[in-house]
Amino acid sequence: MARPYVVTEITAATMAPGAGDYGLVRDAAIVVTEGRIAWAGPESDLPSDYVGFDRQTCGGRLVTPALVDCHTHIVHGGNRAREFEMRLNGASYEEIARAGGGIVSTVGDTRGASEAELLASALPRVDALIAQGVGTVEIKSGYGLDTGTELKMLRVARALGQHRPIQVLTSFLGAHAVPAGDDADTYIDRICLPTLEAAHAEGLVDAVDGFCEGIAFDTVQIARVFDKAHALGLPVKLHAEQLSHIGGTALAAKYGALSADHVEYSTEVDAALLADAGTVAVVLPGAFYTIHETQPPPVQAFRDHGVPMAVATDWNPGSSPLGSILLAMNMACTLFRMTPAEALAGTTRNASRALGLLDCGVIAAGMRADLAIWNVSDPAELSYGIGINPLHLRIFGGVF
Ligand code: DI6
Ligand code: FE
Repeated sequence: MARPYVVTEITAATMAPGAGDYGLVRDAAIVVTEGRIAWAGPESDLPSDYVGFDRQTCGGRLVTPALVDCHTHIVHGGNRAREFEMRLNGASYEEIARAGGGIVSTVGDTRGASEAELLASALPRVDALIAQGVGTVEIKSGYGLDTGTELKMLRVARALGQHRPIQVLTSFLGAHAVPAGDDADTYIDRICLPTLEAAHAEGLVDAVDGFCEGIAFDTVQIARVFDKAHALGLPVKLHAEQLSHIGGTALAAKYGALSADHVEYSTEVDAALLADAGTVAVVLPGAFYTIHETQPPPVQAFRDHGVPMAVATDWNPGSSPLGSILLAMNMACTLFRMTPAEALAGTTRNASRALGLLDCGVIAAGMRADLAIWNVSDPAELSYGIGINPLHLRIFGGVF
């Protein structure tokens, strides 16, 4: 085990709840022992036990918790650049679908890829996130829609956490789309639910997700998936109210979901339900931007009701080919009028909560020593820059 050390000459944005916008501590020190934070606070208060430890000096830089990208689809085959180009050349969605485009094309590419190929294509995506200070990433299945491919995606997601110094949380998203030629109810009964059982039996599932939308599954169908999740002791989350309001947010709240994601079409009433349930609202500005959505999520209602908000990339080949968590933060501010402090809470403390994690996303004693050290002095700079990566150093499990 590495020797314990103290990170010094830093300003710490601890993101501790109730400690003001960023929980800022100037001239701070963070003590790291055995992969955990043993102590954090003003250096002048450093307990004498730690004074003799090795020092990692940071020249006055800002330290935050390592970032958490709590909603991604980074394991998938192929890409949809061709479809993007066709749209910009005037092709309609119908023409693209007839030419084999859309989610169906990603399902085909993902089914056709071996586990090794999926791993090889996902590693650079994980590396891009790590390069921006991400210490924890959530990865969904959902481009298989058959048992073998859904399990393959989840195994690759788990493998990414073995190949790289990053914590991976998996979500089973069998209820993502109805496979061509099937009907939704039959698919849920014959494929989705048995696949969830099989994936859980292999230890591949940390949470269960669904796409509740007119073009995917309705609330009754999602409720069946959630009932199975709860029977297996798994928490749920939901793609809710992305394109229309069909009751997904209320359903997520009813099931005590960890998070309701997208939520552009959620209402004030929905916000109150999320607050009561303790469910995090995850906003995904990359998808909003890519599909030219015009309805922003009800950020003010979330604020008014005290709903914790998280921000994520939704990195996927169709609606959000966004490989930058920092750009997602910038977009949450510019497109959704979130504050930079809300954006940073959204990729640290609240993103951890959206994954059910109690030991990361905040700098405090007992937490994982997952830290990001930045070449900035003001935490607002992290959301302010566009296409700029000011990461100086990332510490993962105490190791840098
Ligand atoms: N919501 C989305 O925006 C993506 N999935 C989902 O549930 C779309 C995924 C894709 O187009 O491949
Ligand atoms: Fe998504």
